[in-house]
Amino acid sequence: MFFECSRLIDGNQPRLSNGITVTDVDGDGAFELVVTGYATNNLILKWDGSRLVDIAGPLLADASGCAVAIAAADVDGDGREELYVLNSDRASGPKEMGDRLFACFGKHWLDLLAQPENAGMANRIAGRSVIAMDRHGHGRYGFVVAADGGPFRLFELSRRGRLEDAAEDAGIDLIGAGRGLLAMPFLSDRVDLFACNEGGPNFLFRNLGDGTYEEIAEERGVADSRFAGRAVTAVDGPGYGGFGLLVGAWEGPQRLFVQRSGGGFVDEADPEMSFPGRVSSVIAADFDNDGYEELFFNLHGEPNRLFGWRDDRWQAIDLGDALEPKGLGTGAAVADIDGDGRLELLVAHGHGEGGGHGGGSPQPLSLYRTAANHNGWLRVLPLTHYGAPARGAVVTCTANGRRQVRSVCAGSGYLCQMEPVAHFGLGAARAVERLEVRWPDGMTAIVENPPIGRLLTVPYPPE
Ligand SMILES: [Ca+2]
Ligand SMILES: [Ca+2]
Ligand SMILES: [Ca+2]
Ligand SMILES: [Ca+2]
Repeated sequence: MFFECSRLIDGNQPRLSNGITVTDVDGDGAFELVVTGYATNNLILKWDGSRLVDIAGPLLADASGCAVAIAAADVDGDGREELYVLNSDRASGPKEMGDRLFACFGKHWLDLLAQPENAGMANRIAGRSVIAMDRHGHGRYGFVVAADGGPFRLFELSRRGRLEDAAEDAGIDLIGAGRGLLAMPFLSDRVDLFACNEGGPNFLFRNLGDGTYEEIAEERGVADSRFAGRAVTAVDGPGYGGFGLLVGAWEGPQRLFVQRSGGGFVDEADPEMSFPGRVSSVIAADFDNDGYEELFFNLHGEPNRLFGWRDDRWQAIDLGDALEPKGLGTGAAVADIDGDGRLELLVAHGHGEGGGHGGGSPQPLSLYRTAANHNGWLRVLPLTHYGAPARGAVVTCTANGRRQVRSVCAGSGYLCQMEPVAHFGLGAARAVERLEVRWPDGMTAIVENPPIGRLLTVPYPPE
């Protein structure tokens, strides 16, 4: 499936890389790939038309940081995405180094967590993942931090412009060994939250409709208490009634939880897919634009795995160059960085198990492309009413009478966030009958017969 093109990354040296996000850092309307560094600089990789070039200044590069995870979202409603960088100078429990919350004012970035009015909000518990969550659906996001050895945190900006921790108010302040997170409407019609835990049951938080949550992992069949859940993403499988959840485990069985009528989940991973391994991240994306998502497992020190929907079932398929048998995978993200309608895959490497402490082996980043083909495609970028990417919105695409559904990524896999675009491969279809966008507040917009072969921006509907 994949061809390596890492030579397109300027100055791609061995390093300890972890989480990746895709966001417009410099405000020019195009997305950059932001890669965290552990005891090394964060990278902001910008496509200059032929190469990916690092444009990070000293503040965002933060070379003294121990960055593990990263997420972007518009916290203050100015239409620009802020960047939350989770630093963990140890694996669990109390830590020394604070996190960063970078916000841009004009052309000037500053760290909101370093401002005196937010001094009480410093996160002093080691953690792994951070993702964006718009729990009320009003277009102002919070950041959920999965702590290890302390309660989950939810950082939101108050009306007075101060950061506050809303985790208790939302009912998600449980204590776990938090790993991968996923925030999107997969149970209710508002933004729900799934959290993998290593060494304990996973958490499944259903949004009660008012931005508060109930935890129902056990009753819905996804607690999986005996195994170490690490990474999670949503899957649009053929015939699924709603989103499925692909959960990658660290040295345990992989799960493909499919929703049944009634709301319970059943694991449909066959023995080949569920085979144990050191999974560090998972991605569901249509890499070849045939209209069906592939499932990519990024492993640590073992060959990666890829499954495609072929002959009405999930089958292991050839990764090509992305097999990486000796890759120490930590995180991975997708984006169509060169604008040709096919997704690129960026894989970060470096850390040893533990994620929050040093000792890993530095490795360069890997960038992969797929071969050109004649399959159609359509990419959809919904915006909040402030004009920022509407992470957590759900887009349904109907072509040739078949429906596909995607959620705009607010955080998934492990430590990472994908591009905030609903990417649809169309196979042989040459037209789309209908697109439906549903924002996190339930607002919907319908686009009949949208043009294909382009990135379609869908603004929040006017009042
Ligand atoms: Ca940009
Ligand atoms: Ca903002
Ligand atoms: Ca495909
Ligand atoms: Ca591309």
